[in-house]
Amino acid sequence: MSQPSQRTLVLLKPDTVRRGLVGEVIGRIEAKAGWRIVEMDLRTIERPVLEQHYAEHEGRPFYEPLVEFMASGPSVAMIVEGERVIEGIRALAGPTDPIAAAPGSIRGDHATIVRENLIHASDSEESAEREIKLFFPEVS
Ligand code: IDP
Ligand code: MG
Repeated sequence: MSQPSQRTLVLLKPDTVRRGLVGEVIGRIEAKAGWRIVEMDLRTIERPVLEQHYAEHEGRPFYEPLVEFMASGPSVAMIVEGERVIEGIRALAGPTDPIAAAPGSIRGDHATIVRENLIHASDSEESAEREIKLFFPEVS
């Protein structure tokens, strides 16, 4: 029996758009059998949305530069649906620190700076539900 399909919120951060890596990252997601991009757009994320999105990190030294970076240009926001897609896209991305991320992962292949690590993907079903509501209120 297969598990019920999941949905996750993915952001291709401003560094991915600036560096022309959108196709490279989306290609890895599309290559996974059965996963589907069901919503997608290019948008400059407003600060209040970023503050809600990263509320768990408020007060940490990296918080303010992170919010500034995330507001610095357009990102690609999407909802991806499919079998175990929450865990799966986190695995494709690799760990937060791109130097520790294994070659073969998105962060491991393309990033060096912790802040500019190309991609956000929801880390649990609860986060996915909250983040989808925040970024795509009309579809949730
Ligand atoms: P995640 O994106 O892998 O879930 P989180 O710990 O939730 O990682 O952190 C959110 C984002 O904040 C990271 O993706 C990265 O852009 C940035 N970040 C996290 N830790 C640091 C740090 O120590 N220095 C600089 N930026 C950081
Ligand atoms: Mg996180």
